[in-house]
Amino acid sequence: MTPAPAARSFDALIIGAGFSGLYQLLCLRDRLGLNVQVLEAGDGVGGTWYWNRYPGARCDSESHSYNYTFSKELFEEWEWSERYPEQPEIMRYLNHVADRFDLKRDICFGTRVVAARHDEAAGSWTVTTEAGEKLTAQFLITAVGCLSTANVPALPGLGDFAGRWYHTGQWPHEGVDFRGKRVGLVGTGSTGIQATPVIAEAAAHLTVFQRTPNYSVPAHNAPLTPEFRQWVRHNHAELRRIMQSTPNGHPFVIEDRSVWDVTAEQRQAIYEAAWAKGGLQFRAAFRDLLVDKEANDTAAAFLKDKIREIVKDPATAELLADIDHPYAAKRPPIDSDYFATFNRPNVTLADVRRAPIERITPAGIRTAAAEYPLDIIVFATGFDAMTGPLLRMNIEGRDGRALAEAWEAGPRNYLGLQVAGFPNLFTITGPGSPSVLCNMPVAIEQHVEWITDCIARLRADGLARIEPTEAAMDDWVTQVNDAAHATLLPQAHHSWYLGANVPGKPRVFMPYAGGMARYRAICDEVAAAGYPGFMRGA
Ligand code: N01
Repeated sequence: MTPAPAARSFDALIIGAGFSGLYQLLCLRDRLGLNVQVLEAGDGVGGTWYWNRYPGARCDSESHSYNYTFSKELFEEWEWSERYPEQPEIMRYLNHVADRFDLKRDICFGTRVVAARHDEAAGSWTVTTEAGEKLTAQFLITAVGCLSTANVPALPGLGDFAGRWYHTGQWPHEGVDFRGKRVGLVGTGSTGIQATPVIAEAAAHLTVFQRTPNYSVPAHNAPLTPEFRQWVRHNHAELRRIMQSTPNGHPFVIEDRSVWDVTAEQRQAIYEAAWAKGGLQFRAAFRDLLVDKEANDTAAAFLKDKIREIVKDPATAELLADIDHPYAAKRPPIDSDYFATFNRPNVTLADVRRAPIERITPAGIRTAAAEYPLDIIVFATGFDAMTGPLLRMNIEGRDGRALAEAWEAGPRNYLGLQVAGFPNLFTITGPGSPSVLCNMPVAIEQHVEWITDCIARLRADGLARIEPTEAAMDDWVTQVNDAAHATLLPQAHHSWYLGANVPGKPRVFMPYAGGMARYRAICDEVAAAGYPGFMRGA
């Protein structure tokens, strides 16, 4: 019998090679001089952008803010082509970063992590890959993204469907040919709203299955002018300062005025201007849109009127505008001609809130009201967000306690970064941090830099381990809850922020809604004070 090969050993293992894993590798390897390995399930860098190749996939953050800002040179040498970066361009950017900093040599591609176990005596983590390889490290850092576990609804009959079906988050790299096909698209979140107009252009017929109607503001995507690109290149420091000082990490400030400071006519003009400008900035037209329901109602009414103006068939317009939650209480989509797409003769809207999908048949989708013959079904049904990617890795902390057990009633951690009983495990943009409520690169850079400093301080102090106290976690969970309930966000009862899109998932508001700038200040204070709330040891 040949003995099992010894586990390869590192100072740190990072899981995932998207925005966060790449930067974490750079920081730990090149700034701290650690021996680091990244494990990545995909065959290339890119994380969420590696998998989400669906038609119309484009970032909702404006391109000049959807990049790293840690390096002025990197920032200045990269030029985006359009107001919002499309998936292939983001992939080119991330490959450029990986090549520029020579990161790929320390990434194992095609390597999915299936288990991670903490060994108390050795003070290390052992990670097992799908291929059965074992690797050990003192530090384990998850850079697995918040939206990487596809949520395919467990609809009866799916296995018998005679056509092809796809989830947008696991899109085939060779693309899907919709020409001449009858397509059904399930889901009207940011993804479904982006994909609908593009699929409608190509397909013979598209039926959109809508369970929860959604707001959307035009993106007004366009090529960037040479003048704008030059302005961006010359304003690295200022853009970084603004993004780091706003609650959402975007390169614009929230207007310091209340909905009630202006007359109804002025308000209408402000909303019209924000609509004409387009994008996520609509949300920043007034400071009280996310905290005062009546203030929010004014934006909601404006946006519903826009739907009725755009969509010619009154019954379809009513179905689309029958929105039951405050504007931006769910992640607000932005679009390119989403509502106008319903004026096309080859597009139908099916209301599956009133007449739910009953089953998939070999021929298509059967709802409580009708049968829809289809050749292709596209599930734009979202993700088991935030906790899903962490829990599916079977992480076990001290005494073999599973993270799934520790989080049975919902995620609990301190600062969204560490869990008691799981020493030296760091979760980049995990639950309990601003993450998905923030422009992601800003949230990622803050987490990566905090973790890097934390590890550097440990080593400088001759210490080997860090984990939070139960009391600090309890207090943080309260702060996360309080921050959410100070806003209208929990009022969208079907939101994935609450885990409500996945049957059986605990209903807990997962991201920290107190704002990125406030969160950054809290994390910095903790570090400056010598890490109160954490136990650091030899
Ligand atoms: O997923 P979602 P997504 N039967 O969960 C419906 C980011 N993102 O992939 O609300 C019928 O938002 C579900 O209905 P309901 C962004 O953060 C970013 O669109 O549960 N319908 C909903 O309509 C975003 O928020 C970008 O009632 C079912 C839809 O599917 C996040 O990813 C682009 C169903 C899922 O919406 C997730 O967005 C895209 C069922 N059984 C995404 N199950 C950019 O920045 C679910 N639905 C570009």
